[in-house]
Amino acid sequence: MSPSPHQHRNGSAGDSAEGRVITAARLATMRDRGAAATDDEAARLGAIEAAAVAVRDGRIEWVGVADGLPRAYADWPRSPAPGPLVTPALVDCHTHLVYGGSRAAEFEQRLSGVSYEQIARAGGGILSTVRATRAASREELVRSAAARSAHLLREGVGTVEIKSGYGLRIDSELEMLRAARELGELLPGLRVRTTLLAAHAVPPEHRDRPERYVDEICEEILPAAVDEGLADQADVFCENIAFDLEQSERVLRAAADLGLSLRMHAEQLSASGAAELAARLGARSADHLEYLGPAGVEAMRRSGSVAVLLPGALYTLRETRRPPVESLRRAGVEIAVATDWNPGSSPLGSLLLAANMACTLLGTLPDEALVGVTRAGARVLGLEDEVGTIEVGRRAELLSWPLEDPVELCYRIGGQPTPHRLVGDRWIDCGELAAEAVRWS
Ligand code: DI6
Ligand code: FE
Repeated sequence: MSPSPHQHRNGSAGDSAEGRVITAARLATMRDRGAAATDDEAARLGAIEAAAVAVRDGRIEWVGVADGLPRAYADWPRSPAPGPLVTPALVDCHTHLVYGGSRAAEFEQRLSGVSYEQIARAGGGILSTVRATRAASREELVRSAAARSAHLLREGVGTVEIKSGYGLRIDSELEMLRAARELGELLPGLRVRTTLLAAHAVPPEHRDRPERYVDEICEEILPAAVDEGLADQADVFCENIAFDLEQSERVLRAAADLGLSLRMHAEQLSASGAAELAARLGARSADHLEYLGPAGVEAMRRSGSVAVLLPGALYTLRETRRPPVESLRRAGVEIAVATDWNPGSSPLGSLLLAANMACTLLGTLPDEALVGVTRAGARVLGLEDEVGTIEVGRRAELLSWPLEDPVELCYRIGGQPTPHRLVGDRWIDCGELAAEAVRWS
């Protein structure tokens, strides 16, 4: 790949040094939880009508009703939003976007009655992607991930988390994370956060002694990833086809000792107590949660861990158990929604479709789903002071939509209009950011 003519650093595409005032008919600031909290239409999603946002050096300095704009900003040049609705850029807080190969054949197998777990136990599933990922060069990994990123950029995603977990040995795990970091450097407007998920499956080399692989993760892979600055977080697939509670705890404790924040794939295929473990270790999130029970909900309430809902996996696996959304809501556990984009259980290339599925399949309210793909997603990634809401001090990563009502964003089953995104002092069609990603593919 040759150097791009307009290469920018992560997520800071063309920040302009001088101040500007953005005006919009309606902001959905995402500061407030939404419909469950109030019936007041105007207060939903922290809406502000006839609004202005003062922006300098890519940060929000003031936000409110345009009539109340302080004198200090009165002379700043204006950039009216092209559409009536402005939201923060979207955050996809759980993906496996970097991988080699395809699993379309397994889709066919599952349709003829073979289960996901049976395929995994027969050496397919995650391990088939491991073979393809190990065989891929870093450039191939970056190119295919760039092609996938284009779909997310087009619909307004500004931040994406990407996990390793298809290398399952030190060289390939680190190579996946390097590919993810490289992607973030290549693509203007896509902030990439990386998560080491070496504990995704037991690699074939260690099939008879999984403990040895857990040792290797704790003693070699995690420290090497941290040394090279490749990982922001660590994650474990705690499941009967992956790692048990004790092994998961060892990995997560080793990660925490190295200063990483923690995530966990918990209670996806069976009830295991994984969410309670995640909560006990102070994990930022427990993800999936189809089999989460009352004790897990209570533990997450106490720890403040976010519940990440991944409806694409439930849909693909035709899982009939649902995460206990009503209990999570009543307990006040924050809910995030993500694509889980991966080649096996969730080949889902749209975060807004994930938000739609969260509503239709899992029972979140539209406002909860929209907070889930913005503010809550940012919190999962430790970026709550940076992105995910339109507030003073946050980055001015703003989307303008040709829509009046934010519910349109998750009511449609695909087919949302492409937003514009504020880049420096211009509103750029997100299709252009996507086209840049496609050029790298
Ligand atoms: N749970 C999932 O749904 C994905 N990983 C995980 O831990 C599946 C990944 C795959 O099938 O490739
Ligand atoms: Fe996942």
